[in-house]
Amino acid sequence: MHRIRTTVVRLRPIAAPQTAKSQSQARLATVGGALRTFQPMRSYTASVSAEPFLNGTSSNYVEEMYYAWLENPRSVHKSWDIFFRNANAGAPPGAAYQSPPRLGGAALGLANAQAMVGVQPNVEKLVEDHLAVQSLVRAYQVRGHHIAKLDPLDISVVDFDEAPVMVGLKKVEFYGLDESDLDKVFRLPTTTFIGGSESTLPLREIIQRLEMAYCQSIGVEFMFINDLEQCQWIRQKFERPGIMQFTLEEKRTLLARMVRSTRFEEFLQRKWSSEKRFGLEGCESLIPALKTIIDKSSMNGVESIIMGMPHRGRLNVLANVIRKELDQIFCQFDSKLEAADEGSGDVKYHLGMWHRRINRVTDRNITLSLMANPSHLEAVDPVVQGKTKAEQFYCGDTEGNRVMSILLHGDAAFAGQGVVYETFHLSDLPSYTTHGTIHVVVNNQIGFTTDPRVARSSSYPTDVAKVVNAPIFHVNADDPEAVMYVCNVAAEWRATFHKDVVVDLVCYRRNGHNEMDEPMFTQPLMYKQIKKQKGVLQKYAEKLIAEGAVTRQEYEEEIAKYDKICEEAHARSKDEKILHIKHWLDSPWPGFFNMDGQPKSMTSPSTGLTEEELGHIGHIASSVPVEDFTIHGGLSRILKSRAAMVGQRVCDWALGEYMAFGSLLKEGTHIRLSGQDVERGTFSHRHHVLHDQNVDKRICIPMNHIAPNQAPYTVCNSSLSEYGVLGFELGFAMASPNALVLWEAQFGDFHNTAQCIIDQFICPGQAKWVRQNGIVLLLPHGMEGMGPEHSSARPERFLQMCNEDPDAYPKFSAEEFAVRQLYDCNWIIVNCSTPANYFHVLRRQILQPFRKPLIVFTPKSLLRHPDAKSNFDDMLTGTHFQRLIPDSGPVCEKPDGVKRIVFCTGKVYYELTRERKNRGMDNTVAIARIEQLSPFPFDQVKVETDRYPNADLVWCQEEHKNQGYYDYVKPRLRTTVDRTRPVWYAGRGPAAAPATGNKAAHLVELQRFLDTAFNLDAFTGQS
Ligand SMILES: Cc1ncc(C[n+]2csc(CCOP(=O)(O)OP(=O)(O)O)c2C)c(N)n1
Ligand SMILES: [Mg+2]
Repeated sequence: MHRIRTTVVRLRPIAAPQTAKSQSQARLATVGGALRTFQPMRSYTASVSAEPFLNGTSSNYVEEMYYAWLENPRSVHKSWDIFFRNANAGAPPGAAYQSPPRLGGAALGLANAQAMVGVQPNVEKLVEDHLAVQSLVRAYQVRGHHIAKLDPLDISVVDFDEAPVMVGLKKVEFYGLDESDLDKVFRLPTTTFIGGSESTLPLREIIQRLEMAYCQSIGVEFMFINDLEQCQWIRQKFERPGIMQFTLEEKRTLLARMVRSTRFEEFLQRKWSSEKRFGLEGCESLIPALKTIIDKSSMNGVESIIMGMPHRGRLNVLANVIRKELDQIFCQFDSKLEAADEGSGDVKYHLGMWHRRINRVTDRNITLSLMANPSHLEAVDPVVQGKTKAEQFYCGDTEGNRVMSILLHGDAAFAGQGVVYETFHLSDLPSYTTHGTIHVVVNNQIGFTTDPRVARSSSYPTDVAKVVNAPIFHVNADDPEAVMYVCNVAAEWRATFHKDVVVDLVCYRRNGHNEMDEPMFTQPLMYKQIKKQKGVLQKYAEKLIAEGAVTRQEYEEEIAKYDKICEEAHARSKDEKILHIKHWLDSPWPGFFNMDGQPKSMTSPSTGLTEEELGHIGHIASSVPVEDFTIHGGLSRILKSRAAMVGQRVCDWALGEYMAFGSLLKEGTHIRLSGQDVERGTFSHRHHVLHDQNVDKRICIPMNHIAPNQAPYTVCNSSLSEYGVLGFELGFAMASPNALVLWEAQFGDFHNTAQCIIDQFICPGQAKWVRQNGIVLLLPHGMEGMGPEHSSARPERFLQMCNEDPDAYPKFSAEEFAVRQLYDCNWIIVNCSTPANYFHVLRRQILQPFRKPLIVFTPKSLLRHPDAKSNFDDMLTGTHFQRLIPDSGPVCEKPDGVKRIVFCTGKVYYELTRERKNRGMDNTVAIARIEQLSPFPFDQVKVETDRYPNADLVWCQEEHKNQGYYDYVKPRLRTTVDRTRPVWYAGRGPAAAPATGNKAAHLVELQRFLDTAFNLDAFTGQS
C-alpha cells in the first residue's frame, strides 16, 4: 500500500504553506539558478496495515490500475473507482476503502462512498489537470523543436504555421490549466526524465525544465520512432537535469578545434583569395562535431570510419579531421603543379583520402577514409555504405562494432536527391545494413542561390530520415557545446541501437556558394544579417574567457600556434613539383600490386577447370546438399535436367555461371551477387537459393557447400533500387580486389536509373582517382518482341564511353595484345554468345592481375536456347575466354570462295546461322562473333578479314542503327582493314525507341534485316 498511497498523495495539489513556488525559489537561491539540480521534495508514508488487502507485491498491480483509472475511471471496477476518488479526495489511510455491498442488501456502502465523493467536487478537475500536464510534456517532446533557438541568423525559414506549438507558460490554457496551476505540484509521467531524482514538480518548474531540454540550442525530433525503449533513451539523454556539463578540458579542446577549423579557412582565404574552395565559414563547428563523433566512436571500439561528403568544407575536413598533411593540400592550389602520369585526375575538393593514426583522445588506432566523389551530390552515399559493409564483412564485424560510416550532406541536396532515400532504405536490410550511419547535415539554409522555401516541401531538410525511424538532432551550430553534446549522443545512439541518426547543424554560409560568388544578388536580406553576424569562434572564445575557462592570452597563443603551422606547411608546399594522385587514394589494396603500384604480372592464367572440378560443381548445382529439405516439384525437375546436362558434359547459361562462381569460391574468392530478384533469377533460371516448401524462411544455398575451405557466397535480392544498390556494390568492390562483386539489373535498361554511378564512378573512376575496381554489371539485353522497354541495355552508351581510339590500330606485340589492351582500357564490355565464354570471362575477371569494371550484356531467350549450350571441352584447363569466335563451319574449307563476312555479337548470331542454313549459304557467308566489344579485338578481327580476302564486310545487329554497336564497331573494322574495304550495315533502321511495341512489326523488321544480311547484292552500287 505504501506505493499507492504515495502515488495518490503525490497527485494532490500541495496546500498553500507548501506551495512549490516558495520551495522552488528557496532552492533556486541555493544552486545559483541551476534549475536542473532539485532535491526530492518530500516523501509520504502510510501504514501498510491500514490497508490490509494491499501489500508490496500487489501494489504494482494497483499502481497500474490507478494509471488506467486516471486515463478512464470507467476502465476499473466501480469499487476501485470509489477507492481512488476517495483517496484522491483526501480520505485518511484506511478510510478510502469501502467494502462491496452485500448481495441483495441495500447499497449502503456505495451510497456512503458516493456521498463522500460528492463532497469533493475538484476530483475530476484534478484528474484532468494531471492529464493536461502529461499532454503538455508530450507536446514539448513532439514539438519543442519548433520553438528551439536553432537558427543562428534568427530568420528561420522553417514554417510551422500549420502546426502551432502550444507550449510555454502562456499557453497552459490550451490544456485546460490556468495561471493559478503554475505553482501546483504534479506527479511526472514515467515518459519524462526532467525530474531527475524527483517524481513531482510544480508546473512552472516542469515547463522551465522542458524549455531547457527541448527549446534551447537543440531541437530533438524523435517522437515518430516506433520503439518505446529508443524514445525513452532519447528522452533521458536530453531531459535529465544537468546533462550539458563539460569539463574544463573538454571546453578547451573544443575551442582549439574551433580555432583550427576557423583559421584554416582564413589562411586559405588570405593566400588564395580568388580560388574556389567551398569554404566552411558559417559552419566552423562541423570540425569539432566530426571529431567528437570520431572520439566517442573510437571510445566505443570503432577502429575504422568511412566517410562521404560533398564539397562544402571538404578541404577543412581533410586537414583537420582526416589529418592530410597541410603541405599536400596547399600545393594543390599551385597551378604549375605537374600531374604525374597516373590518370587525368580531379579537382582538389573531390579527392579522397585514407589515413591510419592514433586517436589522441582515446589513444587507440583509428583508420579514417574519406571517399573520393564526383560533383554529383549525394551520389557517394551508397558507395560509402557498400565499402563500409565490405570492411565489416572482411573483418567479421557482424554488428558494426568495429567499422562504421559517417555521411555528410548539404541541406538542399539531402532533401532533393532521391539517392538519399534509396540509401536510407538499405540501412536495415540484412545484406546491406552497415548497422547505423551517422548523418551530419551542414544546413546553411541555402542551396547555391536557392532558398529552402522553394527547394523543398518538407519543414526540415532532414525529414527524409524519418522513413527509417532515425532520430534527428537539430542544433544551432553557433553553440559549439550543444553541437558537441548532440554529436556525443548521436555516436552513443549508433553504438547502442546500431541504427541511423541525423545531426542537423543549422548554420549559415558566410560567403557565396563559392568564394567567387555574390550572394547579395539573390539573398539580400539574409546576407545583410550574415554580415552583422559575429563569427562562432569569436563568440565561443568570448564565452570561455568570460567564464574563466581560458585566458585571452591562451586563446591568442592557440591562434598563433595554428597560423604558424599553416605558414610552415605553406613554405614546404612550394617544394612539391608533382601532383601524385596516388597520394589521395581512398582505398588502398595492400599486397595486390607491386611496390611501384603496378600489376605483379601481365599474364592471366588459364581460366579453364579440370573435368573433375566441373563434375563436382555440376553435381552441387543439381542437388540439395542438406537433409530433410523439401524443394518445389518444379525445381526438382530443373535440378534433374541440370544433372542430366552434367552427365552429358554440357552447360546451359545458368550452369556456366555456376561453374564460374563455384570454382572461384573454391579457390578462395568471395562472391557477392546483388540485384532485384537475383536469388532465383528474373528469368527463373538461376535458383541459387532453395526454399523449404514446409518451413518458413528455411533456405539452402548450395553454392556454399562446394568445399570445406571455400570463400563465402553472398547472393541477395536487393531493394527495388538501381542507383542506391549499384552504388553500394561499387563501394563493396572497392574494399578488396579479391572478391567478385556483381550487380544484375532486372532488365538491362533499368541501369539508366543508376546512370550517375556508371558515368561518374565506374567509367572514369580509375582515371580520376587512380582507383581500380572490378565490379561486374550483368545487363539482360536482347530484342525479343517485348516492346520498347526490357529490350535494350543500351550498349551504345557504354561503348561510346570507352577510352579506346577507334582510328588507331594498337601497337602491342601479338603475345601481349590482349592483356595490354585490357590494362589500358577504362572498362571491359562483352556480349557472350555461349555459356562457356561467360564462364571464362567471369573467371578472368578475378584471375587477371589488375581490376577493371566488366559490363556484360546477358541474354534472355538464350538462357534456354537449345543451341546456346557449351560442351565441357570448352571449359577445360587450357581453354580461355574467346574475344572473337570465328566461323568454324564449311566456310573454313574454302575461304577464298566466301563472299561475305557478317560480323555480329550476342544472340543475333543464332538468328543469322538459322537463316544462313535455311538459305543454303553455309559456304558463301562466314559469321564471326565479336564477344569482347571493348577493348576491340583488332588483332583477331584482322585474322578474319585476312582469311576471307574476297568477302565484303557486314556488321549485323538486331538493334536500331543509331543504337547497339554499329557506330562503335564500324570505324574499328575500317581501321582493321586499313580502310581498304567498306563496312556495310544490316540491321534495323534508326529509331527513337529501342524497340517496337508490336510483335508482328518486330518480326517483319527481323526478317527484313536478315534478308539484307544474306542478300549478296544488297550493297551493290552503294559507296
Ligand atoms: C546532383 C547535383 N545537382 C546539381 C549540382 C550543382 N550544385 C552544386 S552545389 C549545389 C547546391 C548545394 O546546396 P546544399 O546541398 O545545400 O549544399 P551547400 O553548398 O549549401 O553546402 C548545387 C545545386 C550538383 N553538384 N549535383
Ligand atoms: Mg546548403
